[in-house]
Amino acid sequence: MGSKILIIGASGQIGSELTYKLRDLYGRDNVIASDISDNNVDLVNSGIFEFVDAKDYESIKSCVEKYSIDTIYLMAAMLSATGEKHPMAAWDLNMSSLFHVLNLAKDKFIEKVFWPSSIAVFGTTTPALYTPQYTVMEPSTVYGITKQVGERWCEYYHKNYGVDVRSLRYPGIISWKTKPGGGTTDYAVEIYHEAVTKKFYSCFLKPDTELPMMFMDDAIKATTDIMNAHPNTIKIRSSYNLSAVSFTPRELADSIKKHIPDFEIEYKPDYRQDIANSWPKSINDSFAREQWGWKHNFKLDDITKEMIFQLDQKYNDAKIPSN
Ligand code: AKB
Repeated sequence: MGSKILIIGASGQIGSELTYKLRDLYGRDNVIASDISDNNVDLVNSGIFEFVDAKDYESIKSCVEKYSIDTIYLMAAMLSATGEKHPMAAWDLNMSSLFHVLNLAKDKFIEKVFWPSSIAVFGTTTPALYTPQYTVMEPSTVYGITKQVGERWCEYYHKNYGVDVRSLRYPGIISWKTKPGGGTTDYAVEIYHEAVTKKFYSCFLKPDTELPMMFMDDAIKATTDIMNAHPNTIKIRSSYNLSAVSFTPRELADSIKKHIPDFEIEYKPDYRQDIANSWPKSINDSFAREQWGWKHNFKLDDITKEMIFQLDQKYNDAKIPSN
């Protein structure tokens, strides 16, 4: 029998695209999308959808039993910027959901887990350039703390209970289908929406703030690659460094201007500047490349071309009345 997959937090930026991709790969009815809200209409209409509260063990377990789920992708989380406004809620959601899923695997209700970590596990004392897999990790955000602690628990459950958990330290993810919410790297998505609709963006980071980023297609590829890799090749059971491109808001604006020459940007840094300053500028992901063959495809100008093409269709074609 084939795999039965549950995606928790399927309405979000990464969860929704992961759902579509996994349905293409494994069949629509073998991938159950779940979330606490059904307001992502495209996602809800695309196949089976269930209300699942990631903080509620019984809510997850009953869905696992109903559909004989063997694999969970836990995509629900409170991200860095929102987490700083609600520290205890971020801790509660990010940690309780992880324990529920790891315990379901430990107790053999499921066989395999994907859990995303983040570049937020690093902090100001980490070497910022080409950050190695193993280095100083003193995260300063609640989100980063939950991801670092979560990594330790993933490794612990693998070592002590044989849980097949796999994880990636995602950089900022850029995509056009579903907007991200509550992250520090979200500027790199918002900027495209504003460029296409208003030709103007007020950026909450300084022009020279370099951060690691990745196009959604690459992030989804990395996720399916690591989940399909032979278990023996997955030597790191905390989480893998993962990298594609690094750029600053100024470089991103210049890339956009190649397509929209009258695009303008202003810089009004807010509390998210400190978060960005604590994160690496670039990442050394050689373990992922060597151990399970990770390779990215999209560079900055490729991302810009695709984002502007897709968002132009979404916003500007919608204005053309159909007859
Ligand atoms: C955030 O900005 O909080 C996230 C992340 C880098 O994990 N996108």
